Amino acid sequence: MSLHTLPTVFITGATSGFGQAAARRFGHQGYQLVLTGRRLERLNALADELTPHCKVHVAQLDVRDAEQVRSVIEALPTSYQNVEVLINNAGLALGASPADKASLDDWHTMIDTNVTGLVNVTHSLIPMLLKQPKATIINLASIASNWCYPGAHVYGASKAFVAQFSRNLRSDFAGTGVRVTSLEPGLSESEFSLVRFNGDQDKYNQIYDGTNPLQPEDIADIMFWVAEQPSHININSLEVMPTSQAWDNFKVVKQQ
Ligand code: NDP
Ligand code: 8X3
Repeated sequence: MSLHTLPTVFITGATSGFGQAAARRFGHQGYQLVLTGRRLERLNALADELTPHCKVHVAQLDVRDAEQVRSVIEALPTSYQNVEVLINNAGLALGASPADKASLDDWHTMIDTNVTGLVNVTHSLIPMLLKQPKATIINLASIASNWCYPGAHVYGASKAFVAQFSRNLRSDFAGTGVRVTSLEPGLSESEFSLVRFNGDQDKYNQIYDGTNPLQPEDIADIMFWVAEQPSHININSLEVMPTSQAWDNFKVVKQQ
């Protein structure tokens, strides 16, 4: 069977959560996929699952490594060089204890992944995206880009970078076909909270228990909607929470 092939969607962090759901959402519509992440066996399993629907190229990639990012992108087969959608999704939070109890290594890992990694991939793909008449960069920011909460310190700050970087890219790309969206989800059920709490399943259960959180498929539907907008529309930022989540009062504490 010959596949009706749409342009290429390049996804970072396609081994889990939002990235995996995005691969399914775009792949089922016939978009070509470049699936990247560190866990190669998961990428291969996803590629096997999706190849009846679309063409898939898999590349093991740690976004923190600028040289690896460059060589993966340079080595893309010619037929995958028409990248029209970049989903900068790879990211993580580590810990949620107060700043004075946090690990410096964890802080570095979040900055290296969420900030440096996203910048590495974006920089390497810009020339390809600019060649397209219409292209979309979807950057995974967070409600933590916009709002503070205790224990968010470096995670929230790294996501604030993503939101502001997205707006600045828009300024530079005005007049080209490249659109940029900062996608800012709230509480969503994925491996995110297992990673954040070092595999602690009890903490994971407590976070989501009774909350009806967003699901990766919800976020993938939003990504698809953003990318499929007509070329004259740019969704600048899109903040989304589950209905069960909202803001709380400012904290006022007794002076010590
Ligand atoms: P998951 O933990 O389920 O998925 C994270 C993905 O990022 C995995 O595929 C992982 O792949 C990849 N990743 C992590 N580090 C690296 C790295 N160094 N190089 C390449 N890939 C990496 O979490 P989500 O799907 O929930 O999160 C996706 C994005 O959405 C993140 O940026 C997160 O901050 C953001 N987000 C999540 C929210 C949530 O509540 N879940 C809400 C708002 C934003 P692998 O380990 O195989 O490399
Ligand atoms: C993840 C959402 O609220 O845990 O970006 O920071 S939150």
